[in-house]
Amino acid sequence: MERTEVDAVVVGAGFGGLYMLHKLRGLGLIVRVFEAGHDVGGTWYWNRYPGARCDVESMEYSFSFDEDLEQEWSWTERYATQPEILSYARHVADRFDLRRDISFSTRVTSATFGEANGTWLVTTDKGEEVRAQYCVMATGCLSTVNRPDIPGLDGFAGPVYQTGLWPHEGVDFTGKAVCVIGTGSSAIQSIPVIARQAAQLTVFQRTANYVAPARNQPMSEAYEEHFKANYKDLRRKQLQGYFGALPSGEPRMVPSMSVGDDEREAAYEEGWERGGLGLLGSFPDLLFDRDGNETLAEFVRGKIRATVKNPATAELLCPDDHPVGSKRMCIDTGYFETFNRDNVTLVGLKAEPIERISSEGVVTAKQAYPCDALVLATGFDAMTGTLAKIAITGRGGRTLKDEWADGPVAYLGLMVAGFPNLFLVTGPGSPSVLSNMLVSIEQHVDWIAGCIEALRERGAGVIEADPAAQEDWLEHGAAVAAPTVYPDGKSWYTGANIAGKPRTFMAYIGGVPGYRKICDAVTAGDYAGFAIDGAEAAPLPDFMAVLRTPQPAEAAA
Ligand code: N01
Repeated sequence: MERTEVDAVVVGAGFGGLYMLHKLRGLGLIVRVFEAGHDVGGTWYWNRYPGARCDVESMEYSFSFDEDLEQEWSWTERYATQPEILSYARHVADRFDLRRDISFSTRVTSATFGEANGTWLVTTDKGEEVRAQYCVMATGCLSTVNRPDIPGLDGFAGPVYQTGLWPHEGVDFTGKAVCVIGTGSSAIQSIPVIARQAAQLTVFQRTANYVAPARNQPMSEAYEEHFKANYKDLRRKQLQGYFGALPSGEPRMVPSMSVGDDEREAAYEEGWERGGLGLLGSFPDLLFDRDGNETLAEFVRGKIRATVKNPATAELLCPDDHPVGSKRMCIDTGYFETFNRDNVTLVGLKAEPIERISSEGVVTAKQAYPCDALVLATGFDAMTGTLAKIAITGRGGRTLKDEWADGPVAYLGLMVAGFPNLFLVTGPGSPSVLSNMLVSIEQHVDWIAGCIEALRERGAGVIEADPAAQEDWLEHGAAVAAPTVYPDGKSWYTGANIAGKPRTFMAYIGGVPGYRKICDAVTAGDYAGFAIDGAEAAPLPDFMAVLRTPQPAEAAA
């Protein structure tokens, strides 16, 4: 029989939930995990759209916590496909015997903190009630899809597919007329694949995106061997990378506008040829210096114009209303080339907005586009959407939804004041989506497990974020984000993609190494900014000063 009294409940069995379960078991805790899907994998379980793959290199997008796991798993391509990443998640679950503590096809509906006994009561849509001392939300950052509010959508006669909820049996578009709405990462990966299959494809673009080539390729034996022989060192270097990834090539460590046009162009050309998101790291200031950023923007536009044969289509595909990186940069395999195909049409929604969906297709201000199938590549209610669907109630009957009414707040992105013993894995206010997610997941899970272990060692029952510390963290995050280009884009990073969602920059942009230093300083300062069993929280470190302190390795270099 399933246990209804446990030490910890973990919500979600993606990479965060799997590793959390493994770590807490290692501490001797009894754990129950609830997962809405029928299997493990989280985002990689749901996002099965054609062409789905990771845009972090596969050798880096993997767990580092177990050397045998590192050595025994082999990736077949530079960027792993969704099925391969899902197989990896399944392998992790089996290898560490995790499934026996996971209840699949079970959605957590509420979590309520009991002030009298200091425990969480968690309920599910299966009618279960489980009590736990700790509750960990490993619910993912991009796990609630954004179904656009377009009039008539429910009356479309054909099938409507959402990239983030793709049918498990796959979809055959052969001979069909297909309309795709959206041109973010998911669309950019799926459009070339759908175009090869469909009879006719019409793409509806609201905002053009900056896209760099992935240059995906089969994994070479030598590359894999090099990684496996040097994993320890490479993982250490990963943690020194701003985004928790190894630098690609040899980035020039000078400001972008301090070099001549030819040298700058050469740097971008090298990044373009190497492929991947590293293009954005060609110079260290591209996310800060708007003039420098514009030179990269123009470089990408030049590549689009050189690739797309129809000049009007090329212009439409050229982003011109936001800096590079302020919306998530995308990487592709043949995206722009796809618009040279006879069976592909691009519709710019700025000139002809969608008015409605009829039973036959998409109707814009200018004309009707009939189709047999509709694909919504319209993204997610990011960072907060999934937590908002769970009725989470903390001290004094305060709900998380109300606490976050003006935008999410969480001290270090790990805990919310007023919600004791409730932990967030890669929550708002942490590097999360601005980093290699596996690196950030491992850090948060290790921190949460270390915190629980410390509480147990000192015989303490309850830890909670101090409201003043949370406020300071919010201010620090805003101060770090202000000089960057990030707030300039109308993106899901800021909640701008969801009508009525408060606009705040939801991730921490101080970089992975700086954020880790701050977390380490907080831990070393006796969990500074956290109140333990009602005692006053230890004083905060100066976040900005810690952020700017060189790491020992940097200092020695
Ligand atoms: O979603 P998005 P996504 N009418 O929000 C448009 C990660 N990811 O699923 O930009 C018309 O980026 C919207 O237009 P606009 C990655 O972090 C990773 O593609 O708001 N259009 C936009 O074009 C990524 O950033 C990987 O003007 C509408 C698109 O839909 C994140 O997931 C792969 C609309 C949504 O783009 C989300 O990517 C895939 C409407 N009503 C995803 N509503 C890899 O690792 C929205 N749009 C490779």
